[in-house]
Amino acid sequence: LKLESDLYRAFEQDQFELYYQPIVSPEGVIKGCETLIRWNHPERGLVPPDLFIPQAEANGLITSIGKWIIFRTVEKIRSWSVPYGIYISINLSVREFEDENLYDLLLQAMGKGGELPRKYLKLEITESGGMEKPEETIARMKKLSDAGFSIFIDDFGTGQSSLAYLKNLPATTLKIDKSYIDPIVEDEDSRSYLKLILNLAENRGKETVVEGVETAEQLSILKEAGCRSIQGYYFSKPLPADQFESLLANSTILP
Ligand code: G
Ligand code: G
Ligand code: MN
Ligand code: NA
Repeated sequence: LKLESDLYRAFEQDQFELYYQPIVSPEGVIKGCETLIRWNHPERGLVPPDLFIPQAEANGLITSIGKWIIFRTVEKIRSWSVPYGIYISINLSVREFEDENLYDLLLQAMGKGGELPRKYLKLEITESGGMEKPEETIARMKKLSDAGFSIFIDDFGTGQSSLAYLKNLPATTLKIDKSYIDPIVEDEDSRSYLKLILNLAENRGKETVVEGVETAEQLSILKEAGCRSIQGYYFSKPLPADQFESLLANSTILP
């Protein structure tokens, strides 16, 4: 596949770019953002991560990409988190959590002497098949969590990202998948499922972030249900750094 051979060059030629999507209170105050990688392909334009992260995992390039994301995000923590108090979450696949070097890399990137408060960096565990060695991987996550890096369970309620993850992973936060939000305006059952997940989270002492919020009607239901952290196009799409920075300077997003 041409895309795959291009991937090796993409890295040297600086074709990756990070986008940032705000995570806000129901009133639109920015609490954090999620880092999302894009590949600026010279011929194809912006290539979404679904089309190259799996290849990068298969050929091992994910290690270099992940490292680049971590150091780039740490720069943003210095320029955004420190002055504005927001957190930044990065996506890490199960494969990346399985890497024994992740812990040292994160400590090194954030400053070993604790220069940057670790609460500013959140780690989203993102779907990519099951864990090969669950006990080892979960032990690694526990070590990260003990070091002050919160773990967010991405796409909660779908695929692997489900009750077993809630039960077994040392996570602080569930990111409730967009598929639970899409039908909540029309469909009463969906509202029940959303409330079920919110109750589950509360019962287990977890926080939540609701993903994929696109309309005022959805927001109003979510607010009523007690959701405190919202992510979605209704407030903002993922943005290039300079545009996210402008939003941040205004602190509140008015939809
Ligand atoms: O931004 P978008 O909807 O295209 O992202 C699609 C998927 O790619 C998401 O599930 C997201 O978790 C994943 N993804 C985005 N950025 C990264 C990244 O930096 N690393 C990894 N491993 N996955 C990412
Ligand atoms: O799986 P993960 O949550 O990491 O992926 C987030 C992806 O969802 C991002 O690629 C982002 O572009 C996309 N996304 C975020 N908010 C919305 C939304 O409100 N609607 C839609 N359709 N996609 C969204
Ligand atoms: Mn995510
Ligand atoms: Na994901």
